[in-house]
Amino acid sequence: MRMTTIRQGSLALFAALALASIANAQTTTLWYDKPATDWEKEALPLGNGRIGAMVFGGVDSERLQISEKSLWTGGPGSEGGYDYGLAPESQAALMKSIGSKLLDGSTLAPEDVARQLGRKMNNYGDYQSFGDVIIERESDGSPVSGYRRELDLDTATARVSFKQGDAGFRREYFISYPDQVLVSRWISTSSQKLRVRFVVPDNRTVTVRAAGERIQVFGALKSNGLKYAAELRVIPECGSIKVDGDSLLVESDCQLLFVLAARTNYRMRYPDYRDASSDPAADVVKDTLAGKDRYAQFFSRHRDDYQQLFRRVALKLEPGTSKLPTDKLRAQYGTGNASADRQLEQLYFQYGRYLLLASSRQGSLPANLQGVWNDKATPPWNADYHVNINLQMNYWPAEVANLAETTPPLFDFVDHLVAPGKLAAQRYFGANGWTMFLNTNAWGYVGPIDWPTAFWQPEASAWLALHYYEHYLFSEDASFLKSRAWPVMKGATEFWLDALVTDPRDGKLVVTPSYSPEHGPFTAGAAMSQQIVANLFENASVAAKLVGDKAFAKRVDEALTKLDRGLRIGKWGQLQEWKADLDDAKDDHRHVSHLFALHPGHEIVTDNAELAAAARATLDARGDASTGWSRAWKINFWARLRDGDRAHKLLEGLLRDSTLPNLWDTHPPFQIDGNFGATAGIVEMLLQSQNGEVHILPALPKSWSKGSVKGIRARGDVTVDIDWDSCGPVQLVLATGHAGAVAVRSTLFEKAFDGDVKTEGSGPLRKFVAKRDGLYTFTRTADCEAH
Ligand code: FUC
Repeated sequence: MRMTTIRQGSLALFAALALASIANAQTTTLWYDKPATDWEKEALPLGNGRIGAMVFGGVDSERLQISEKSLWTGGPGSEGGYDYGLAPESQAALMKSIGSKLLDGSTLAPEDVARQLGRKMNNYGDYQSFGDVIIERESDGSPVSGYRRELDLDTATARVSFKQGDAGFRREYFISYPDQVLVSRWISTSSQKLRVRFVVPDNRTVTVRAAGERIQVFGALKSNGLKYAAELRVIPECGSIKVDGDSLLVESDCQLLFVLAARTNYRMRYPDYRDASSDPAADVVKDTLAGKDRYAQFFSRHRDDYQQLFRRVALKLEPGTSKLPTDKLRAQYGTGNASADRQLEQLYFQYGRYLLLASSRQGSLPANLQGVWNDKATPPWNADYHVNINLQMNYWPAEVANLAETTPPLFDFVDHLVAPGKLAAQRYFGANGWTMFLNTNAWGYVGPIDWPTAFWQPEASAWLALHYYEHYLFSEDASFLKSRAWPVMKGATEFWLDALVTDPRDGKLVVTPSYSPEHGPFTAGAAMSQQIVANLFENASVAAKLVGDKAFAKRVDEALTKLDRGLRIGKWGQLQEWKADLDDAKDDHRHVSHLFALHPGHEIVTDNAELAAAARATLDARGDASTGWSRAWKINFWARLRDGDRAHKLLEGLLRDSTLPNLWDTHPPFQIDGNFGATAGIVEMLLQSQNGEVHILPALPKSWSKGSVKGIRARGDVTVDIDWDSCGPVQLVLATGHAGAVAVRSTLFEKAFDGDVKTEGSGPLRKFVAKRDGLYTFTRTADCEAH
């Protein structure tokens, strides 16, 4: 038992905090007037990339559902063995014979191919819930008033406050990246009696020990022996703590601090994926070290770390100041209150940036299908990493929305897929380089699964390599290109140099067997396969020259001359999904993979009227309604087609039909990719740079008639601020991180403007030579007439 006699002015502190909270509000706060009961739809997510928590905010019983990114069943150590998804024998001859059958234009049913090349997943595993912290409060049962539960995106803090009778209660929660712990502070104006316990699912061995002011939890997953541990420290400024079995009983009328750490002995390293030297039970003690017990210090380290990333970007869309709780704001979205709609869009955009920071920071696995949040033992799709769109989409906002610091988990993860991916290339194709298929887990899974309509996607490694190259284009970091990007890009390129086959019909190099993700029959040379390989080769050609790998550049350039680019216009004016014109104009399938070359690729240039019209025809036929991530992708497509109103229509549909009350994207079920895809899409509407120029407001919708954005990023290491009104840009500020030529396309240049640099060119495109760390401002001087 611990007794202290320090008593502080909780009342005064409580009053001061309540005022601060009201001042914050509106466009960076999600808030609700009742506790959450539904994990997926209502609880509010916190995260530091590695640890996630869902805050329910119950009045009498608080639930914090905890996740730790590496707590996965399956993989090495599982009973029955684990083979990374790879068949023991070479499948190359079988794969080649299937591939060659398609070269006369034949098709094969996915079931046929899956029966031959598919494999049942063995000990693939699932991402796990870590457990729940439950804090029950003894209540006098009197009525509760003034309830508020909120997530403040500006400080990455959740808060809960209410009154019961005359007493006020307030709780705050955040997960610190610098300190690697969840911290919570509870304040009340009258004494609180609490029972604190930690509950873990039963698929693991567990020891729970409550002692002194701590609850320790440790054990191992039954599935694979992965060790895990958590430690919860309760630090009251006054009052008492008693141990009662597995629980702590706390009585206090001052400030209470909770500090929670959670770890496993996972290590992202093929083949064993274990850190032999780590002892999670000892590591969590270090995380919650005594001495680290001042809320203010925890909070200021957390806030400083978070805000230097989050606050780089500001978006203003002339929002209203609706006082509606966020669930009601969303429910009334699109019903005629334009300023409330702008408020929600602005909030949703910053929420996407928040979620990426919360689910992807250096030192852990990348954001999975659910970011870092999961409450189940068998979550949808194992809460894994699907690589035929989903993992890639998670990282679309990273560069454009100025959060490049969220990319290290992706690159660390993919780097470690290269070793098993080389085995996949050999075993399935007899090829050099590396590849993988539809999906992967925490354990380097690189083989094909047995789900006929999705399993075959050997272009995944090429698509992931694009992220490395994009990171280079945005940062111009030559050492990243050489040491990190190039090995991964080269390996993916080597694979396709070996795996492509000459199509006897036209002498072009094609992928065979090829499968347009989750759609259609197997053919040779589906558009997406060809477009991804073309994109990889184009990038590899430039990169090889930059890193001085001339011989390799020559090989790539030769292959490029023979490569089928997968860009054909079909009989109803559509961009063909397959080499033969098989497209059905009535098909509304959610995947629109054959527009890869429009986004995230850049080979369908909107200035090419024919290709742009074909992409439009395809999108019109597929329709706007779809699942969450599909709608999000379509925002990006329409933005690239420079149709701001249509892009906005897709955003409207996403917010109206595919967004839960806690603003999570729903496929359904909850899948975080749609949040990230839409966040990236909003930037694409305001700024693009994929074709060698910084294009200002390429797809501004009419409904965003006035606004500003600050801190978004263009390729070439350029950071852009734009103010606009209904006549277009009013002012642009470009901050250049590197010296060199910059081409800027803006309607501003068609009007009179003042610029602090000499530009070349006329019309909307101007060029100038920028300095390293230069700042260039262009301001409209003509009056705005059109409204
Ligand atoms: C892809 C999609 C599915 C789902 C899954 C996780 O396979 O086609 O719709 O999003 O990923």
